[in-house]
Parts: sequence; structure tokens; C-alpha cells
Amino acid sequence: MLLSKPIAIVTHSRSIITISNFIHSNFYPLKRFLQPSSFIKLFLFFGCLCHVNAIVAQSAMINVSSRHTTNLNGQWKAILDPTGIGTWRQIWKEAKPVKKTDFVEYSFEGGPLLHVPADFNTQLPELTYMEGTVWYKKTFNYTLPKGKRLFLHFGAINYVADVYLNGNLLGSHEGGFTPFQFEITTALREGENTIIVRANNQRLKDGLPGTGYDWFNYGGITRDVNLIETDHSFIEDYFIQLKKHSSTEVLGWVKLNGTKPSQQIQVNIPELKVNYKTTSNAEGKAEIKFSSKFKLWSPEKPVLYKVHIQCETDTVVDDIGFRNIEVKGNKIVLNGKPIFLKGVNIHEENPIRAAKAFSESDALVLLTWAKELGCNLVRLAHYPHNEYMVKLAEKMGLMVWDELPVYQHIEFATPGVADKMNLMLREMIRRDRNRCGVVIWSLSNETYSFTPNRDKALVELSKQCKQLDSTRLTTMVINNQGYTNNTFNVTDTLYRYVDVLSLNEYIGWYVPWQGKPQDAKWKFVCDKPVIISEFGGEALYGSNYGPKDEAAYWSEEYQEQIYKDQTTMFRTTPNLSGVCPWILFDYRSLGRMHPLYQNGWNRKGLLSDRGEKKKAWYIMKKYYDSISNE
Ligand code: GCB
Repeated sequence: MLLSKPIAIVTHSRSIITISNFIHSNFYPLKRFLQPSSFIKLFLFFGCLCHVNAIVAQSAMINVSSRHTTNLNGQWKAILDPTGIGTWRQIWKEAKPVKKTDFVEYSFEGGPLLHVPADFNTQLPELTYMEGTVWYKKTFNYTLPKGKRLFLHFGAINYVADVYLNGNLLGSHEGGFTPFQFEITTALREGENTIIVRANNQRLKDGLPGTGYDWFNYGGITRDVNLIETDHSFIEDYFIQLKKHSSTEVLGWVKLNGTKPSQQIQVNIPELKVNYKTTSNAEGKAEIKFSSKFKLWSPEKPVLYKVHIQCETDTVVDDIGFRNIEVKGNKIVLNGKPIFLKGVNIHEENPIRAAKAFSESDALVLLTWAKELGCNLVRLAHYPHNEYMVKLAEKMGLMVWDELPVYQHIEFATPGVADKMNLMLREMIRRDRNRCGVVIWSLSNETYSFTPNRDKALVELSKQCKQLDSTRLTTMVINNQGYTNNTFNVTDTLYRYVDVLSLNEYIGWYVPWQGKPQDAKWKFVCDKPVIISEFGGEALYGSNYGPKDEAAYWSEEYQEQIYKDQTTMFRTTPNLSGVCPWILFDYRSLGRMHPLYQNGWNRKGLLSDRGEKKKAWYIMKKYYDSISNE
């Protein structure tokens, strides 16, 4: 028999695992005569055609910091695998020589150590430009009390992760910016346990994002790793926010997971003397409905309450704020008052370290500058940032724009892509829906109407988003408006399906002005609030190499003029409800190759990579200071 075990042929490159097992066990004589390189080609070939029926990771439980956790951050052992051959070698088995004539061509012992969480690229020179596989290993001891359950939770791994425990595949996860977990209650061993992770940040044509994007592709286990111990039944998820349009009524739910789904549930807010009681049903779900006199959260007064969510077998505590965000006519309204969103775009990068941002202190660096600029909103572009960012922004009085990595040329018509979008949407909303600071779900950035199936896929996504959470505003960012004779023609059909029209325009940088900024005219496809979600241009801090009115010298004055013109032009934009300059800091992007001015950095920052303020910073700050939301 050729087939010693069934091959699951589905649709993913992880088929490599099964195919390699298959060849290993069935064509051993043939294998001996083939060079490893031929094998890699063979596996990659099969990999393109099909995939392993990988066990998909579970949706992560929320509010990890309030749980009984054992943190697995720190040094992990690593094997660098730029060619991807580690899958064929089945590194997760950690084979050891048995006979005198045996040898094994890999080992975690004696190899490099990598810090977790962090990107791998900035930890070793040979990983600087790596877009491929790194294998990580961590051992831990754990004694699980009888009747308890244990989960292995990852904040995020970019981009595909296969996770093994004690030599067995727990499952896989695709998507670089959202959490996932595996229950390991039964797979856990007494004594030492070994986690091995294959973290692969190769770009995928059918990935989210796809193959082309203007930021650094930081790979690895980029966010916290935790073991979470729970009772047999625990609070898996909850949604505790104000009912849409109300400033007093909470409408939400609690969801239990476990063998005792039906339990007494309590939600207490001691400061408000709220003590709400209910019972969960046979599916573990309970509706939460109560009223109180909340001090509403706002950028000026970012009030958060300690909310205790309890069932008979679990308690979690969360800092939750209450506010109402809505659209009334063509205005964005917070707690009943129109508000102008003074935003700034931020990438998840600490420019000072020139590395992926992952910690609360990184978040503090970025958000402190946003506050100093006078912002009340941060657009966390172009993917869900780490939870520290979202939580700290909320605490600091910054509204948050959360975004999916549905960026530019996504293959909307490729089978599987819509499912990936849907999964990432669920993962993002699940993690952040109790953060009142989050006011906008942004579903995409700069997609193109000519891409097959785009409208169908994104309209469906926006429906799913509203089903998951109808309390926040939705947007999809577009940059394909016409601009001729100093007139903007904003027509994209997707605008019909969002609460807020967001558009990116780079007049003065990629597109020259066609008239005076103060004379710009606008035509809109529909009457809704408008956010100019990106504008700007590049400047190298301190650049004074050439004429100040020529773009090719990256001068601060040239960028400053763009900001002067843009802030003048904003006065002409009907329904303008907010703006977001691109971008707070210079950030790493390998497509930015000018050796004198860019050197691998997108220089559109208002701040240099070392935090120096460029001239444009002061124009933007003055503009924000001139707008009162009182
Ligand atoms: C855009 C993109 C953003 C880019 C920016 C730029 O329109 O949305 O991701 O980085 O332009 O710098 O060109």
C-alpha cells in the first residue's frame, strides 16, 4: 500500500507537513537519492497545490490580564529556517540520535535565543530581512490541579503559526495581528512540557495583507504568550457597553465556556452600586441589561469603572468606560455632542528602537506624542495593534480607530480570502469590543473597485461587522477619488455601506495642486461625515540640501508647505468631521530606497525616527489647537 495514512488535501501551503510525512514513509528509497534542495522544491510545489487540514486555533478568551496566568515571555530557543526545510525535517519531533551511526541535522541546543515578545528581524543580523520560518522552543513545568483547564494563549504571531506541544500539532493560525489559543488540558504532561512554534512571515498572495505593503514585515512571536488556568467552566467572553443611542442603559451579554453552562451571573460596578444578577442559558449565554448614572467617557474625562463579571466558577475584572458614539445627519456625535476627530496615524513600531512595538512602554512613547500634538484620536494603521496600545489610548483619553489588514491589492475573488477577513474581523472585535475608546471599526484601506469581487466581499464584511457590534461606526478607507480642476470627485460605491466616508489624498506630494487650496471643490457620492484619513508628504529631519520648493530634496519646508496648504483646504471640505495626518513618526519601509533621504524609512513622519519635531509638526499642532470641541 502506498498510503500508510490518509492525506488531507485541502487548500493551504501547510500541506507540506502531510505530504512530507507521506513521502518520508512511502518513498524512502527514492528520497535517499534526492538532494534536500530537490525536496524543498517538491514540497513547495505540492504546497502550492494543496494544504494540510490543519486544526484551526480557537478564538482567544478575552481580558487575559485579569486571569490566572503563567507568563511564558522571555528567552525562547530558536532555529533559523530560511529555506523552510525544517518542516520536512519535522523539527517539532526533536529527533535525537539513537544508534551510533545516527545523526540529526538540527538542534535547538547551542542555537540562538530570541526574546518573546518581539520581532525576530531586529534580534539577529542574519534575520534583518528574513521573510520565512523561525522555529521557537520553550519548555515549562506545570501541575494542573484536578478539575482545572489550561490554555496556551498567544497575543499574536506574524503571519502563519503552527504550534506543537510535546511533539504533537495543536493547530495553526493565520493572521499576524490578533490573538488565538489552544486548550492543552489533556495534552499537558506531568513535569516538563515543550512548546515548539513554527512562525512564518512569508508574504502570501492570498494573505491579509497580500504581498505589497508600505511597512516593515516584522516576523515572529510579536506579542505576549501566556498559560491561562481556568475552572471547568469559565467566563470566555462578554460585551458590556452602552446600548446604541443611550447614555444610561447597558445592553450586552456574558458567555460561559464549560461543562456547567447554566450559572448565576453577576455584574457589579461598586462605584455605581450596580449589582446586576441573571442566569446563563444552556448555551452559556446571558443577556446583560441594566441602567445607571454613568460619568461618560470622553477625551477630556476618560472615566473607567472597575466592572466585576462573575459566575459561580469564575470572576474577571475589567476597566470599562461608557460613552455613546453615533452619526447624526452628517456629523459624528460623542455623548450627544458633535465632535471633530483630531487624529494621527500610527504604525506599530517604536522608531527609537527601530523595531516592532509590543509593550506598554512602547505604547506610552507613541501615545504621549499623539497627545502632545493635540490629538483626540489615534488611527492604528493598518492592522490591529497590540492590546497595550488600545488600553492605554483609552486611559489617556484617545479615541481609537481599529483597522483590519485588508490593504490595497487584496485577492477578494480567491477562495478562502473572504473567510480570512471574517475571522480577523471576529478576532479584532472580540478582543476590543469592551474598549469604549474604540469608536471606529475600519474594514479596509485603499482597495480598488476594479479588483474582482471587491464590493461583494466588503459589503458582506460590513454586514458581519454590524452583526458583531452595531454600536460603533464603520468605515472603509478609499483613495481613488478623482481630482481634476481642483475638484475632488468622491464616488466609490463602498461609501454607501459605511457610517463615515474616509479618504486618503496626497495633494501636494503624489498629486500636484491644481488650483489654490482655499478654492478646492468637492462632489460626494452621499451625504455622510467625512474624515481625511491620510495626507502629508516626506521630509528628512534637518534636510537643507536644495531648493525648498522642490520635492526631490525631502526638505522640511516642502513638507511644511503641504501641511499649510492641506489645513487651508480642509476649510473647503463639506461635512469634515476629522483628519489624520500620515504619520506620527518616520517608520521603516524597505520600498523607500533613496539612499540620502530615506534609506529604508518612510519619511512622512511629523517626528523623525529619533523624535525630533519637523516643521510640519507645528502647523498640525496649531491647526488642532485652533479647533475646539467644547
Ligand atoms: C497610503 C497608504 C499608506 C502609505 C502611504 C504613503 O496611501 O495608505 O499605507 O504608507 O500612503 O506613505 O504613501
